[in-house]
Amino acid sequence: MSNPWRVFILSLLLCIPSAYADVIAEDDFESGRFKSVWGALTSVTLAELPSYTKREGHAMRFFFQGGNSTADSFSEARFDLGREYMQLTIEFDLYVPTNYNHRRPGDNTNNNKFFRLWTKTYDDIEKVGASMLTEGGGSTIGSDYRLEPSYGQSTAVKNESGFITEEDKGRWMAVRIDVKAPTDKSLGSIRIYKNGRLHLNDDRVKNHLPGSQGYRYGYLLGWANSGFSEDTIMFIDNVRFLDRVAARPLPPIPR
Ligand SMILES: [Ca+2]
Repeated sequence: MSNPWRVFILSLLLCIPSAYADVIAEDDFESGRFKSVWGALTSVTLAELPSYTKREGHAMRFFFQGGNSTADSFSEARFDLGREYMQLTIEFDLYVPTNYNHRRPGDNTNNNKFFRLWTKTYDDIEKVGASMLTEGGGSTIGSDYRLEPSYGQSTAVKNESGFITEEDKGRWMAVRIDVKAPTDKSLGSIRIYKNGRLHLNDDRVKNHLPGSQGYRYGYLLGWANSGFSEDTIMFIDNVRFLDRVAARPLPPIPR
């Protein structure tokens, strides 16, 4: 092919809108330090992956301290995306340890945070997220947001079982979170994919504040109301924040 043609075709390719999402930030934790997207970290360290995870390299290590039957536990990684996004995808690999046991504690309160997203402050009434509830030692997953502006945050508004099962313990799980903020014209949505398949789809997230407010701040994992009987260590690796949400959800797993 002659040179002018090559230049012409290359220019054409560059003009085609990319089918891929824009990466806002990503971290595989191999640089030896946390990338700048991360903020406050509670009981989270950058650690070498132990051989029992069957992977090499480095990842975020979330340490949930074990305690008595009513003790809570807390391990959380906050982030700041630098500006608000109306549509956001968060992808990461989650290692669930073999001793993971989402117990029903003495006080019966067992909702554990999975993620949160907000616009400006943690008190934002349009803050969204997901929590896990106990299910026979494993976990369900449910969407979290306010049903009415005057209400508190509801947890597990829509709830799907089988998010963390016996089969998932001692394994890596590919997690993808798609969120779309509500606007004056459309409801928002929270979709959670497990190993490439849609697991939770809540497209009823209400617009409480007039206009469009996106998501800038958030955290992964967080407060575990269930607490854990034993020290429980989860790993998160290969985190990507993307400026896009799938136009249509992928089909769910047939049950
Ligand atoms: Ca890594």
